[in-house]
Amino acid sequence: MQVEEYLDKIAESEGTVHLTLIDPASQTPDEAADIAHAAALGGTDAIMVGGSTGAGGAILDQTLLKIKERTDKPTILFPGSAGGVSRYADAIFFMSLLNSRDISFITTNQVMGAPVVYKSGIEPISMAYLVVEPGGTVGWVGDAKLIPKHKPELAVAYALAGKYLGMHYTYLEAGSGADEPVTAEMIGAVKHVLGDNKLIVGGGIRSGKTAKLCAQAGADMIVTGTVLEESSNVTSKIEELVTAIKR
Ligand code: 1GP
Repeated sequence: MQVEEYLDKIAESEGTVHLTLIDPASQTPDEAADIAHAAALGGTDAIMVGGSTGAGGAILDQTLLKIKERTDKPTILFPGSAGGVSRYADAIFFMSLLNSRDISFITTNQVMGAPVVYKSGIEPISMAYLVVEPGGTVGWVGDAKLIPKHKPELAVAYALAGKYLGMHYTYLEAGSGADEPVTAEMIGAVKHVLGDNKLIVGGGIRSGKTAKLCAQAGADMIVTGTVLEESSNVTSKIEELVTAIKR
């Protein structure tokens, strides 16, 4: 089964999908593999690998190879640029930062990376990537014209544009390490117009309670990264998150 089909089936039959984000720049490949293994034991559905800075090349390849030694969960690239492509992943979020002011994050990196994706045979999953206040590092690196936190109608407009351009997934990103995720009001408004298209929410989710609020508001998938880097017991933290979002 392809990764997109796998994720969609979970979203439709089990409730909200949990995605574990690992930034290859934040630890050694062996430590990344430990996190992925512990996350799989806790019930995560897939492992996203990527980051805004220093997450490409040999460290990315080694991180993926080590993760794949320790878990059968699908690995999905979450690239910060064309340098974030690796043939060792199962799939890639082939994404465009629609609210960037810099064309390189909207189309140029995609053009440079597309032939690499084609040759490697990894599965592209098309995604509109929208960065909302406060936006964190990705907001700065991606030169995003941040969507104001309390303007869900602007997020809706971008999400509709992505949907009409043919993107299957929409990602509402508050920025890694944000104090709190995007609002439930924004999640609900965006999901309402997306219909069957899938909505991913990430940035600032640290507890089962917060994850549940995002899921109940309409998130089809949630992403957590920082809380796992900070956690002394990744498996139990994932169990807390997964229990809160599954039916
Ligand atoms: C970042 O949305 C992801 O791109 C995850 O954010 O690190 O805050 O979990 P956190």
